[in-house]
Amino acid sequence: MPEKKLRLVHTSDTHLGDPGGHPESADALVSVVEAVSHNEADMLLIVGDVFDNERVKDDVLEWFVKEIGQMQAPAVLLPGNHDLIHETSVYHREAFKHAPDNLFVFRSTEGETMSFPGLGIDLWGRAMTMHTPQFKPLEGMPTPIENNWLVALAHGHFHYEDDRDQRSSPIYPQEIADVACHYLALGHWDRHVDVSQGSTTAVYSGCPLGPIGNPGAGEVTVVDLDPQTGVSFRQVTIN
Ligand SMILES: [Mn+2]
Repeated sequence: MPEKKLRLVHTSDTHLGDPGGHPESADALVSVVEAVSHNEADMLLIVGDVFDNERVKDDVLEWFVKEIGQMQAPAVLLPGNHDLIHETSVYHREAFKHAPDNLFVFRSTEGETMSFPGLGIDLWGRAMTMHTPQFKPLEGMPTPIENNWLVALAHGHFHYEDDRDQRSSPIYPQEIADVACHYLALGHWDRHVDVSQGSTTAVYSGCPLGPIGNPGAGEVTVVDLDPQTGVSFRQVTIN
């Protein structure tokens, strides 16, 4: 069993640099960063589509890394389909070459584990180069290391049992039930949805700007990892 009590703030789909959403998306990111200290969280997870597209200006990237650098807690970021990790990725630009020490970006397309020994947590994520039906966001997830929490990040589309469409970056119910992480932090949907299966807690945090068409209802997901009581989460209003 994991030994440490931890709190995470989980968000996704901030779409920074969106010509239609800026500066609202920037305001939302500021609120997310504030939510980390307000809720006394140990870590921030941003699960993909952090940036709206690859043409975002350098000053958007510089501003983002500066905001993250002002946080005390580590920020862990998984690229999504709007901010892919391929050759022309925003994550290869200058801003990320001198990123602050507390910013961690998943870059491996095979999946990689980031360990935070002082916190007793390991994070796993698989960065995508192409948003296709062949890309499986959960493929290759390891099992937890003894006494550590394992939290996985995945950016993709959850398929309900009766869903016959073939979408890109699919995540199936049985896959969620079969993985061994303690919490699966999902991104790609703009609304908060609990898609937990079996003993796996799996949650879309929703966009911090609120769902499209319902602006101002911004939220993040606050996740508590407790060795005594297990995993719980709740939506917390921001801005
Ligand atoms: Mn997406």
